[in-house]
Amino acid sequence: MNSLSRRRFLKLSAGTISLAAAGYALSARELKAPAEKKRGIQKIPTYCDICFWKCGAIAYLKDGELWKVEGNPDDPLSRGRLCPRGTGGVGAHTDPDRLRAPLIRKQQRGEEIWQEVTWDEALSYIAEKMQTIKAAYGPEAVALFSHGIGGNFLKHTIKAFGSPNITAPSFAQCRGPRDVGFRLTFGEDVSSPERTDIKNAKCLVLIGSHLGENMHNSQVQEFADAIENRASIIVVDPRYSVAASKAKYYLPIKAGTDLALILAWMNVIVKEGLYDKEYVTKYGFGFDQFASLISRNTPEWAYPQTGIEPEVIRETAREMARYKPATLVHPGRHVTWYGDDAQRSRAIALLNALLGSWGRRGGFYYPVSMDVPPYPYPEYPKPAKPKVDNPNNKYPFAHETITTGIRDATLTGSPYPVKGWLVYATNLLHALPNEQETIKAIQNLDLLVVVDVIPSEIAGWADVVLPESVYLERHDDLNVEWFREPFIALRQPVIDSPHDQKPNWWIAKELANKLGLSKFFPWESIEDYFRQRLSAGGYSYEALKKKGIIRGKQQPIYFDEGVPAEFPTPSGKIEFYSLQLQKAGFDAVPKFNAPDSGPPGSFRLLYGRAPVHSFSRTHTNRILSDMMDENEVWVNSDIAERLGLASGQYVTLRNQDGVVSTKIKVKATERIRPDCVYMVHGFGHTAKGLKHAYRKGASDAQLITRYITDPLMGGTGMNVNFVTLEPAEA
Ligand SMILES: Nc1nc2c(c(=O)[nH]1)N[C@H]1C(S)=C(S)[C@@H](COP(=O)(O)OP(=O)(O)OC[C@H]3O[C@@H](n4cnc5c(=O)[nH]c(N)nc54)[C@H](O)[C@@H]3O)O[C@H]1N2
Ligand SMILES: Nc1nc2c(c(=O)[nH]1)N[C@H]1C(S)=C(S)[C@@H](COP(=O)(O)OP(=O)(O)OC[C@H]3O[C@@H](n4cnc5c(=O)[nH]c(N)nc54)[C@H](O)[C@@H]3O)O[C@H]1N2
Ligand code: SF4
Ligand SMILES: [Mo]
Repeated sequence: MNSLSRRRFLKLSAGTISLAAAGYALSARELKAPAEKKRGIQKIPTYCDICFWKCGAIAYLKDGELWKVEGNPDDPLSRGRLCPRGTGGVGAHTDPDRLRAPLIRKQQRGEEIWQEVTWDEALSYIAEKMQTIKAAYGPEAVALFSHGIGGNFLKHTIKAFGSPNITAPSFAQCRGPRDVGFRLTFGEDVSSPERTDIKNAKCLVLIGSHLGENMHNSQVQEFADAIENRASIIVVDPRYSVAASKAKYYLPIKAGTDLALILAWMNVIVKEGLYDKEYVTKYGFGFDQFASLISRNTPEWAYPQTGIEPEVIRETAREMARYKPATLVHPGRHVTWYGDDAQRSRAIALLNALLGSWGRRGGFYYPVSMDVPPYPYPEYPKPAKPKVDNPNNKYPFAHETITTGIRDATLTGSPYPVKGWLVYATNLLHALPNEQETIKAIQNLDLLVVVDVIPSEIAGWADVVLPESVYLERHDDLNVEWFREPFIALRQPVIDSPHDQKPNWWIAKELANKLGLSKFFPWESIEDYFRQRLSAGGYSYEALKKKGIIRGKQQPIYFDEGVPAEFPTPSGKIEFYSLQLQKAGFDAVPKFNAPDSGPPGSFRLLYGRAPVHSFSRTHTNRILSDMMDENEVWVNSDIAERLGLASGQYVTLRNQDGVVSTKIKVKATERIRPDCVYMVHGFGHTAKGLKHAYRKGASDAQLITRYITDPLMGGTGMNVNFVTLEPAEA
């Protein structure tokens, strides 16, 4: 054994002992014999998976050991630079808290007591349970929750099995309302990566989009470009965010009142005739009705709602108009805030329409992509039942599947029972509001399978846990991205998995075999799959393998470059007045309703991102947790003084329903309004196997017992919880 593999072996053995102590029965069998190491430096291109942005990366091996990960200079998303989380990707591979072998539950659900089994045993068990559910309730009774590109092959297996119930929290807990609001207005989504032309914007308006803490790489790099180009920046946030520190105008709005501000901005722009008249006349539908409906939403009307002075509203409205059409009112991304989010997002779309920014440089471009045909699979069986999440089209504008709709059906058995959940790369206990509802739904299941890389909270409730190889150890589907320029990216393994972990494509294929669905996986190896798809598009797999990226020719992305100004709405125009909304019984032009204020003496709970963490998934990554290993609760300084609390002191948070958090440090600061508190999402882990993160900081998700469902599309507004603070022992 050379000295490097010896060190690695010691590291692995140490991890084994501590994991066993937490109730995991482990054997020596899962410790793989170290393979012969290649000497010197190797560079292997791949793309990152510490979040969903999929930045092109180059992984470096030194003497066969994973050394570092950097941005791939050929990649348009990363432009050669990763965000701090991506740079810490090595820590995902070396994380001692990782899952190591398939596990089957030994005792009650949620007790986290497991038996280690072989892959064959685990997959046979799952397939048998799935067949039993199918025989009793039909294939639709098995649902898949899957977040990120890694789930593509498992989705394929579930479609082949016959279920249409496939969902991700990225719709009803994230960007859904935004895409619905923009679709209702322009006929198209903002999509991901956002089609926002930040780098060419002359005026950039951020309504709660906290770029700089929200580290979506291309957005942050373009934000830096905009700052360097001296774009005028307007930030609206109850908290003085990192983005606010770069702004010309910072508007510390009362949380939940943004729609009032946006209506007042539009009122000024229309009344003062500052909108792009040619654009609105040419492309707009229902402008006169719209103008008349917002005529009462003056800055004076908005002031008592928002706390933003009428003169500031006027001045910022004029500032936006000055730079039109290169004024970008950013649509945000995580916008499931108050339950009226699709209408607020529609108001943002309308403001952009007035400024003429859709389809224009410095506004919203038309994304392009390479043409890589899908794999020619056999046709899927046609499900006998419609999707379960949105019975009778209750949410008429939901164009993706609603996670919480599947959860409701699992709870109630209506419109039909759901008896099996497969969960891939989504920690539902942190991602969905009201964790008790999730736990109750789980109790109604005959099968819960979780595919994860660490023993997360959702894995703790599973019947079967499948340990996946981390992204640096596996292939995933091709990333054929829609972006400002076309490209294809490849994720490929850089290093072996340390234990008995397997890639998702292998899991999906093997499970399909056990289900008698092998005809849906006609390819032998994942590389055959890539070769087939790429050659059908006229591209070389070998070239992609070598560089990690194939770039296409730049194409027109703005109207003035020749993109046709087509709006796939019912009127074929930009809908200032929406007959579809009116017909469905909603406001054709958004109207403001003030949000409820909480119990006296309580503070609205707000949450967001920290630059070095992703959601609830990076807190056992030692490289990233070294930079931040617990969250803090931001409290306005005056309030902290009144409550006798000082920075660094521990408190617990109690919400309106009596739920008490784990302890969390106070950050007393003038950077937040006195009527709210703020914390970074994803901390406060309660799964015992996450030893490095267990009970460090507090979980916003645990305190989000209430949510308001968006009547247009089923999104869950989660900024509607209130807390009080109580001193805790250090
Ligand atoms: N309270 C609250 N709820 C929220 C949010 C919030 O800020 N606060 N944010 C919302 C938003 S914007 C979003 S997009 C969603 C995000 O919701 P999720 O996508 O569920 O995010 P995570 O909590 O990171 O859960 C990801 C899970 O995947 C696992 N994982 C990581 N890498 C891999 C891998 O390579 N393979 C497999 N199989 N598993 C892996 C992680 O260990 C973790 O258990 O949450 C939404 N819900
Ligand atoms: N580092 C890091 N970056 C990430 C992620 C991550 O996990 N880690 N996740 C990515 C994902 S999937 C998403 S969706 C995005 C989410 O990031 P964004 O879409 O940028 O932001 P949100 O999470 O919606 O909102 C958080 C901000 O909104 C403010 N806010 C809260 N309530 C209100 C309000 O009523 N009005 C206004 N104007 N502001 C309010 C908060 O103070 C905070 O600054 O981040 C992405 N980037
Ligand atoms: S934004 Fe950061 S974490 Fe996300 S894919 Fe890019 S480098 Fe990775
Ligand atoms: Mo998100």
